[in-house]
Amino acid sequence: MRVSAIDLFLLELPLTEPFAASHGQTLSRTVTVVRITTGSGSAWGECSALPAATYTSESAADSFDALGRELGPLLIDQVLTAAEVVPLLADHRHRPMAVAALEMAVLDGELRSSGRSLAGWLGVERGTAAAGVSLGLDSVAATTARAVSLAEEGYSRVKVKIQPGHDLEPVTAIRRALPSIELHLDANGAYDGTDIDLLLELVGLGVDAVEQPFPPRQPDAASRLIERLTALAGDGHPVPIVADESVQSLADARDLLDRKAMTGLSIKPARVGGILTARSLHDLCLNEGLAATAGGMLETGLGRHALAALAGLPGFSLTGDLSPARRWLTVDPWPDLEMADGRISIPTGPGIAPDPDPAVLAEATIDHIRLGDDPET
Ligand code: OSB
Ligand code: MG
Repeated sequence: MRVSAIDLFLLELPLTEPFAASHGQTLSRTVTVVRITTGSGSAWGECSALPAATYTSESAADSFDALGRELGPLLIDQVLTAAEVVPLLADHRHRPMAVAALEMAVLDGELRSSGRSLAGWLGVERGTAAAGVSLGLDSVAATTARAVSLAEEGYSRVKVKIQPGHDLEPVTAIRRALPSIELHLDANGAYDGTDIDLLLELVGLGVDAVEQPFPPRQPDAASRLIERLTALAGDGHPVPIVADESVQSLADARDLLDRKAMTGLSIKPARVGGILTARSLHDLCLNEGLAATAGGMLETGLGRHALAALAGLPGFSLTGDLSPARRWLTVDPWPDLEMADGRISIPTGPGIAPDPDPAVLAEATIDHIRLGDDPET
């Protein structure tokens, strides 16, 4: 496939509610999306970097600039396949989310031109996946009430953000209100090695997974927590300690496995540099007996379509951040995922997602860069 032009759009999309985590608050979703023009039409990719570089070092606007100045030009007039994008952009490994956007666009182009869906290409056999939802930091009363109403909407998993001083109380209250829901905690690295007893106490409240309790550079704390959980579980399965921020590549995952510093992995195509690496990480989890969960990034319907297809793979033993985009976004140029009876339909149309609504896209665009000189669009 020859890439003759690339359009970058920096979008500003209002959120339904602020999204607060231990790393900071997101009030409105600035996000970069990419359209490539090829001989057979156009195709789309999303760079899911958050508005500010709080979660990892990438941000939406910085990615927009880097894609326009450095990464995008490398693809113009190249004939390439999706599998060639990551190797071509090897010097930009420190920008996995920007790389992932271009890989997604090229993959979308390939799938569209052969009339295949992403799920079909991945070999997904099921038609739906359980819906899961994430909850930002808020007061105990507000978080509990929100968890209950989301459970009533059909979600079978809630992932609650925690941080020191905001943990035992909300987790106790949510577990009491929802005795059988799949309950994940996500600390975004807010604890350290001195908090292991506290984390064990939290797990003892009836928690099904703990995501990124420690900062990425503290694998020793994670392996000590895992050792304690393993001893407590005896012959049973210890509650998974799920890596999120600490895995930005296949090499990171292998390193944490060697150190016995993760027993689960949140697989986010953006964070790991694309859907192809996400699939490899899924296979690694399946082969190594690690728990896996499909991780969200407050994506538009485009990114959510990709996530839903991925979540259909058999290694995802934990429910993912698999809610429609409208859980977070009040305006979205893309068609959304369908949810019924607590399950998300895995998209089956050609490519990754249908086209965005051009009027909504134009309305949400706060900056635009065009690379290449295709005269058509
Ligand atoms: O830590 O998992 C996280 C969203 C953006 C950045 C980081 C995280 C999240 C989520 C997923 O918690 C929320 C969602 O997309 O539904
Ligand atoms: Mg997380």
